[in-house]
Amino acid sequence: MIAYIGIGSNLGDRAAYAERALREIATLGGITGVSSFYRTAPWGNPNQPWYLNAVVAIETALSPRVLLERLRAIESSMGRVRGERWAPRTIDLDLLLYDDLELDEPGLRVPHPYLRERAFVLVPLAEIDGRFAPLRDALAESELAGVARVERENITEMPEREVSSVVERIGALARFLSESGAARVRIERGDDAIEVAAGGRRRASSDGSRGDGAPESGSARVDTIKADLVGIFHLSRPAPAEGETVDGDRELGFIEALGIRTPVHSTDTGRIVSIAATDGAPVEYGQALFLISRGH
Ligand code: PH2
Ligand code: MG
Ligand code: MG
Repeated sequence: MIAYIGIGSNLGDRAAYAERALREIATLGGITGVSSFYRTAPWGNPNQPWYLNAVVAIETALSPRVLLERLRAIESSMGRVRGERWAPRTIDLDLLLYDDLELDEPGLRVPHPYLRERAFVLVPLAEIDGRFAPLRDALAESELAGVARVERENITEMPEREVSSVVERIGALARFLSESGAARVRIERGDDAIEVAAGGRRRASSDGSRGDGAPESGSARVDTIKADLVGIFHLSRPAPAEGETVDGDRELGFIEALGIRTPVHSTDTGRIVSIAATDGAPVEYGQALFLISRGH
């Protein structure tokens, strides 16, 4: 019998948990397919960290009930503590499909009840079994945009301690910037540098100059609005469009991280030349989000 199992992790060293889960699943049957790993936007409860997801197929002699028990045992052995529904977890192993079987028993439903709605399941599933491609293709573009394939060796997780210390330091830098009234602050240490710029609300002064080194009025230039934090990027609604002229107050999008939405504003009046990031997809620090043409 062929069973498809979904692997998910959104806490700690996700890649290490997923790799270990794969090794443990291999003890339950012969692996007949493994998808790529995907970095996915959280589904259901959006206020939680991004997930790493994959799907694995095994040829197994275990019954669905026994297989489910074994998957639970693997989760426990890997430190999973069952708490709130859809809460962040180190490892989640879901029985997605078991041959063509349809089961609706307490705690055991196959096919998995949300299978058809979840891009983080259908994208990896269709990758290893083409029969699921039509289901994947029926998903909305915005759902698919939240699922990004990643190279297995490129998945690294900054330890939680370091994340908080980086967040604290960027916060301190931002406070310094706002108190000093400077337009930007740059700190260099050896090969590392971090620059924080005041943004969002400054307007062109009456002579047309921006007072921060922008060329005089009459010339055109393209500004890049970059992500100033790591998170999931979303376009604001109504969504801005390429070619649209926006003023400095317009919220173009927002970045969601650690449960907080940070708005992205157009810094000045200009025309959107390009929307450089994907709605619903993760963005890195410094990644271009919008190209805005200023001037004439
Ligand atoms: N699992 C959930 C809830 N939401 N979102 C993503 N992206 N990936 C998951 O594995 C996942 C989720 C409940 O198990
Ligand atoms: Mg799950
Ligand atoms: Mg589960």
